[in-house]
Amino acid sequence: MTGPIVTVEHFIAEQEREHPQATGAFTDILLGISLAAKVISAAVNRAGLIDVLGVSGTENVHGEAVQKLDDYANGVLVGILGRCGSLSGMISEEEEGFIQIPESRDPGPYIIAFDPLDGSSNIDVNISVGTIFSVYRKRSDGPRVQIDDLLQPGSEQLAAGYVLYGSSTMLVFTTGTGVHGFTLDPGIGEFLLSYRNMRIPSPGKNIYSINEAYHDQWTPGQQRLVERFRRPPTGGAPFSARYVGSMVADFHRTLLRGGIFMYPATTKSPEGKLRLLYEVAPMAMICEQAGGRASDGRSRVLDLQPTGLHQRVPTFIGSPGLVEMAERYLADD
Ligand code: AHM
Ligand code: MG
Repeated sequence: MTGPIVTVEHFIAEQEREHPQATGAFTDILLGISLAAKVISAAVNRAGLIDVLGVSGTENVHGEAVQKLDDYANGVLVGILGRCGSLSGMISEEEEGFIQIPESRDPGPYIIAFDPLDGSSNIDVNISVGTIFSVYRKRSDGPRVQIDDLLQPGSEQLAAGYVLYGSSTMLVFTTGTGVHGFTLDPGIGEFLLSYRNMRIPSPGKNIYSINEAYHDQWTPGQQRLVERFRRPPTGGAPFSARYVGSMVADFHRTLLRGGIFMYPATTKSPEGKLRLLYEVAPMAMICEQAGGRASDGRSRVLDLQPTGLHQRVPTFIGSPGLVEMAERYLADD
């Protein structure tokens, strides 16, 4: 490695000195995420070797089969973050209600929402999965978390990030002062700064990312949009299509290369599939912080007022010009 070695701990301390308003009190949350990410990463890497593969035999709150690693990742995050003195509540994709932590002491000033292991249906076939998280300030006074503390628009996020368990494990996050990426060095067990101030390429690569199997269930505007990517009107080269089926991996590629990632409404799922609070809003904050755009097809994701913990939202995220184009095509629907 050339250049200075900067661990995530060093970097957070450096950010605190430079932007005392931006970080500080949620440092222990980011360090908790970093520790949990290492523990989950080790389990993901051993998934083919130990008895963590396969379905646990239970269903989660959405009626989906729960992979054992989903359970494990959820337990690791709840266990580690539950000990962070600065949190008072948690929302997890794997838990129907929110978690009040703990009732015996003063509530911390922050709330966290997370998807412990997104894309978990890919685990059994050794494809990248990820953890997504989002941090808010607890708004209400008093010792207990109220539902309004949890249902805040994405624009109120103080920090957001993801961990990608891919060919290497990466932690990417923002605290509102740019997006920074850290790669886990497995030899020393540390996340080392590998991307400072990530910027999404604009215009970037002409890549669209969507599950095209749902084509016949899309709105006419959505169908015309993808047709536009496949057959540019000026006779130019068609866009490339890339779809991993793991949002963290698809988003990470989009952040580094540019393009657009979409999970639109379908006739069967009018709100799409992805969850606002712990999947789409955090990616939207990261995307905007990197100079990109995130939309539900009509408006800015970060302005949406959530109405439920597990609410879904149609998703269009990536290079700003392409997301604007998607909004223009969908306006005709
Ligand atoms: P999950 O939270 O149950 O893992 O579902 C979310 C995942 C995303 O990572 C991915 O973008 C999407 O599901 C893929 O869905 P589909 O198979 O319908 O294309
Ligand atoms: Mg998920």
